Amino acid sequence: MKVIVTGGAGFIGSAVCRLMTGLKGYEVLNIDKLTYAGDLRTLASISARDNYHFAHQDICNRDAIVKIFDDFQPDAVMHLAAESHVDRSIDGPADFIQTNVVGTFNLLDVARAYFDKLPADKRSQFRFHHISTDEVYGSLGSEGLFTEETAYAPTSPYSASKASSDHLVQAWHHTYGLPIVISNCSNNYGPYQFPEKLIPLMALNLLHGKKLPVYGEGLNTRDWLHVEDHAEALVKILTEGRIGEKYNVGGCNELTNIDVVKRIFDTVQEIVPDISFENFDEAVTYVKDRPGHDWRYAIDPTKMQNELGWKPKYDFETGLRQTIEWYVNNREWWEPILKSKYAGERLGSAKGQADA
Ligand code: NAD
Ligand code: TDX
Repeated sequence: MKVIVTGGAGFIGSAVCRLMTGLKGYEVLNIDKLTYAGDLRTLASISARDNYHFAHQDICNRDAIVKIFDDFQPDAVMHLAAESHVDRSIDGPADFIQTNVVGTFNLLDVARAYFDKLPADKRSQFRFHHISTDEVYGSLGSEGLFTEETAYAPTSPYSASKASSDHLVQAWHHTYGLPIVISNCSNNYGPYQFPEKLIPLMALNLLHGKKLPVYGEGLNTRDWLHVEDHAEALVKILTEGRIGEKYNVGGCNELTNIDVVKRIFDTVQEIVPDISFENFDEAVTYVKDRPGHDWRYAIDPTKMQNELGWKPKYDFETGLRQTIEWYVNNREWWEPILKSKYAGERLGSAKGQADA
């Protein structure tokens, strides 16, 4: 199966490329613009494989994307390219609209023209898999879970842009018959995550003797999914999911942020005993909340389990330890990022209002 993966140099896309190029019968073409979040070093272990190819390209560049489809002749597209960080969407939403909305439209339009010209046997195999987020459903209160039937109610510029892209993908299915499938997943964690996100930011702050900036009171809740479990779920959805359907992917690891940060502290302290802080309370600093901060996300993964027989393999404790050990042992990956791209400063505080 020849698969175009967009955003394959990012955190989740690179896990998908590493997994798929190791499976029999797959050939992968990664299309990535290499924004601040894209990093080809995440693909060093597979870059020499015969079944892996890379195109340095922006999904918004229609002519270039048409040529890539014509040359590669894909059987499927897995669309992960996006601006992905909520805090950055608060500071600068324009890039999110451009890539997540306009870029998805562009890819759909090219895929549709390509699909329409395919011979019948290839048309029946073709899939456009759009990778989205549980944030499209908005925020839960203290009860309940997101199911595939939950109404969309996005709240941040990021989640609104992802919800828009989901709607475009559904429209291309209903109007033009493009064979699509959509998956919406919860917060991912694991190796190679850009250090703007909660788990790597906190781990690297501890390794540098810097305090841990927890937004608000730290009681917002997220449902954590290991990136390798997510990559396996995505391959299953692509190959076994039903056309036109949505699948929610969650890790069944619902935790408050303060609980996650405490577990990061304990794990780092175990692995690197000489960190600068005597105890957790000394390490934490409660900072001004994220504007519009969603209270709680949690996924009901029943459909994935019953229909596709998928379950996450990692429990949070094992996954977090593996992740923190990876950051401790792979300084050469993140040190250049901290030097040249992002040094751990507060993002998304609606300028000038941060107290950290
Ligand atoms: P990421 O920010 O780590 O990577 C995004 C990748 O897309 C980067 O390699 C970047 O260079 C590339 N990219 C950005 N704009 C592009 C463009 N215009 N053209 C081509 N490439 C472009 O993101 P991630 O965390 O790996 O997320 C991947 C996908 O999964 C996104 O669609 C995101 O919305 C979704 N998602 C992420 C999470 C999570 O917890 N990280 C959870 C749910 C859904
Ligand atoms: O310094 C911080 N302090 C803090 O308290 C940071 C960076 C985050 N937080 C909180 C905000 C959130 O409640 O931690 C939680 C997780 O924050 P992020 O890592 O920024 O993730 P989130 O906003 O939940 O979004 C993530 O999951 C869904 C991904 O970035 C999205 O791409 C995905 O769609």
